[in-house]
Amino acid sequence: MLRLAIQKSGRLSEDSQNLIRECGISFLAASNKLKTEATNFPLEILYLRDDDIPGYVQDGVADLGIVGQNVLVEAGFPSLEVEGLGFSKCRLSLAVPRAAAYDSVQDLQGVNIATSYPRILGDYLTERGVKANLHTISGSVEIAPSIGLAEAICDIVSSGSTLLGNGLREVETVFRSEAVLIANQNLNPEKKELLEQLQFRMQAVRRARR
Ligand code: PRT
Ligand code: ZN
Repeated sequence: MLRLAIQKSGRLSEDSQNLIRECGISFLAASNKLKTEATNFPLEILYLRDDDIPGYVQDGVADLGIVGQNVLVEAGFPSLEVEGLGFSKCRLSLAVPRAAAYDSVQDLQGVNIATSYPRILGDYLTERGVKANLHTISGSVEIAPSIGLAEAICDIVSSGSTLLGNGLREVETVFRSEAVLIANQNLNPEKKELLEQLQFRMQAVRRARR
């Protein structure tokens, strides 16, 4: 039996559950239960916070997971990725107050930047020779400049309306993300075979959607 971890509630949960259902797999939705067994495929589904999914799969508590690439890479386990799933597309971007002068990433030298993604942002800045002061906060990153916590931010953007609403201007795309299927790297042969069956079905679903 394969164990798949998906987000309990949030931006990924509905699309994750829909994808599994469209694969012809029947199961109960997340309610107050944190796990459920599919009725017609050897699959157990765990409902978790998205941030916990990469670690659970890395440790083998779950065999598979569905999570945003942003969360996967920030957790430090990019090699768990099996394939992109084409939903929850977004980008991790740097933004500054609308009126602030900005020409290039070099302007961020020595600047305070608020973010929930210190690893991805740190790597991006280091590659470009920029040394900034990263302030890691777990939410409401967009208000950091207006309360004097930072001069710039780095956060997830999709439509851009949250940045606009907070008087911020997007200046660099740091990372592009979508939901990905991830797998533990030491699956036994039976589980590997089940993963292949699942991937085959997921690919068929995606082809049919196009
Ligand atoms: O509770 P749990 O920890 O499981 O969930 P969460 O609150 O950490 O994550 P959730 O559900 O908000 O997002 C899950 C994943 O969806 C993210 O990790 C991304 O991979 C993906 N995703 C896609 C997004 C967005 N789009 C998005 N727009 N995640 C967050 N946002 C936020 C962003 O942080 C910003 O505050 O939406 C706001 C910006 O949206 P726009 O449209 O105004 O630009
Ligand atoms: Zn989260």
